[in-house]
Amino acid sequence: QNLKTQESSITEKSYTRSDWQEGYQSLNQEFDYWIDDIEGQIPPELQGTLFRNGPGLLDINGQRIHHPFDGDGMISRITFTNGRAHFRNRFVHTEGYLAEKEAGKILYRGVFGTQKPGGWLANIFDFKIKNIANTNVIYWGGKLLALWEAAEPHHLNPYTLETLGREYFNGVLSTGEAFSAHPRLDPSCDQDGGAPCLVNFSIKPGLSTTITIFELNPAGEIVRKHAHSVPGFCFIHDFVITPNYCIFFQNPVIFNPIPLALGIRAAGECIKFQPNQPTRIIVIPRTTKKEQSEVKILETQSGFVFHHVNAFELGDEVLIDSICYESLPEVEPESDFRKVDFEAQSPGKLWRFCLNLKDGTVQQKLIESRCCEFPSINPANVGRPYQYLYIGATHGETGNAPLQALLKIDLESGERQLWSAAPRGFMSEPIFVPRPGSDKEDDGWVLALVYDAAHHRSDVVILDASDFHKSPIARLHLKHHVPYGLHGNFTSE
Ligand code: 3ON
Ligand code: FE
Repeated sequence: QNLKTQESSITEKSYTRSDWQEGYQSLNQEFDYWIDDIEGQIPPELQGTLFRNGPGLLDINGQRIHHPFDGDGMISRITFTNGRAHFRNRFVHTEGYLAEKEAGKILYRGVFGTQKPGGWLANIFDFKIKNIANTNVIYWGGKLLALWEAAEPHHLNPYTLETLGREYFNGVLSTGEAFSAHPRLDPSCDQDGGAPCLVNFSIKPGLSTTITIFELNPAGEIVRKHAHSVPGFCFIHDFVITPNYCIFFQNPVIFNPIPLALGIRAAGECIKFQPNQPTRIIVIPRTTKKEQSEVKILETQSGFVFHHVNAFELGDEVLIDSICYESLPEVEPESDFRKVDFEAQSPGKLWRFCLNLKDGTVQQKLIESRCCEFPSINPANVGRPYQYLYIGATHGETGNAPLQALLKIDLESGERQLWSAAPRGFMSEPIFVPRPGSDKEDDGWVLALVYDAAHHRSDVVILDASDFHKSPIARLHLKHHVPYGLHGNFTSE
């Protein structure tokens, strides 16, 4: 049986395109209910809330958007309490969401190719940005924040998910100022005497790029903010931290703004990958002390990175684990994302980069060649040496395909464990939740939403993080699907 499944994954697909496409239908309804259709049992020790964000609308009143990354942010909230679970979802009431709902048509251009109907004439010289708040959601400093990397966060009520307004952190952020969707939580910040701290960044693109670092205390106040200018255009989606550094990968891309200005292409379609240019690794010290704050730029071979897993310091070296693509999957104006040829796209693979900060050299080695994306680790190990990671992966060992499985990697022993939802299940970002009171790194649960095409609904799957080969501890069947999402976080508060 096992051999047969392995063989068939090589010769035939583990999914059908039509199954996969169904997970990209808009979810127009907002729900609020106790989940009562459950296989297995929710561990009573699992207490807290999983918040997820992602595009909830793939069309505006029937007018299709061009790419899921342009879809309006919808928050899902799964609260675990005494062995029960409650589901709620709600759209972020951004200015653009409300205006388009009212108008019943597309009013804004999107970064990833959505255009206002009417051709280039309807889009020429329109640089207005729609803050769609769709990429991540985090609870920090008593506030639930919906994040989108090109503008300010939206502040939500963590219980009702009602939108309360845009968040400026007591005026430290200015109108329209970006706050990325990939904050990192330092569990023990040296500069704050060991208190936890949220570190985030923003990118202000141009001929040279301004990277701003923000550090927030547990009360949610920005206690450090410093800006750095680096040469060239940057498309930087994620970063990593260590106790002393923030590290960015400046992917080799160029930006041609002319088709954007002329209304022919969206901003993201004007970015071109440069396969013959190196990737630059930008290392910015977290300290605000002048004499130690020199920015270092190292070079390595070409490639494109959206997401990093983690980083840590070892003497003069910094190790960084990242998901790398051979090139940037370019978005084309005439294409339909539902018809994407998976096999023609380069798969994301996991690499370890070793930076020597003394001599500026970079070594890299492949950790995992199976296509994977959306990593998660134990939050206690952020910025520190670690052993385990959990990541969405393809069912098959080779090639590119939708994520259908979860892979656990033991970085020390090299052991892999795969749990697959194929053929009709499609995976989203896993989130590791530590078991309360345990300090064993993989003692806890991995939570993920799985789209089940057989029932056109999504399941919340709870895996035992210490053993992916066991069948799931519980599978919670929602009453509906949740469109494939982006990122989320768990809070035990
Ligand atoms: O870089 C410049 C500055 C900037 C902030 C120019 C710019 C216009 C490109 C820009 C804006 C960037 C934005 C708005 C990026 C948004 C990204 C987004 C919503 C999602 C990215 C997701 C990445 C991945 C790898 C998703 C993978 C998904 C799967 C494997 C799905 O199933
Ligand atoms: Fe991301």
